[in-house]
Amino acid sequence: MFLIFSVVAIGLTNSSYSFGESEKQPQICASIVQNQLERDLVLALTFTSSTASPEDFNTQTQTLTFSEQNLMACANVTIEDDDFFENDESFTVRLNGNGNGPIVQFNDISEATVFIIDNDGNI
Ligand SMILES: [Ca+2]
Ligand SMILES: [Ca+2]
Repeated sequence: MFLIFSVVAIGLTNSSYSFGESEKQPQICASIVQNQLERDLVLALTFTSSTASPEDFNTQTQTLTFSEQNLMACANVTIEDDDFFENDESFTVRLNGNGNGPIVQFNDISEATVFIIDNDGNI
């Protein structure tokens, strides 16, 4: 017999983020905006290059774990503080379900653009 879990709505906290190149521990967070969790829920946050290249930030997929007590979960983002003069660059992050746990609906912010603000001077 299958257990029926409630539908949970989840979204990123912003549709865009801006982080300075030398920002120490930038975070991207997602929160449950509707309904409760009956058991832990693990989602993935994936990173895709846009104008920023993989040398500019950590592209490794991160996991976000939500529980009844933690309705918000955050991923740490690592940005490479290089010494190059660059335009501001961007990449995208996307929330992905893993097929387990509650039925997850992403609200309109399932994807966000992250801007890396250069700190070496503008071209
Ligand atoms: Ca720099
Ligand atoms: Ca730079």
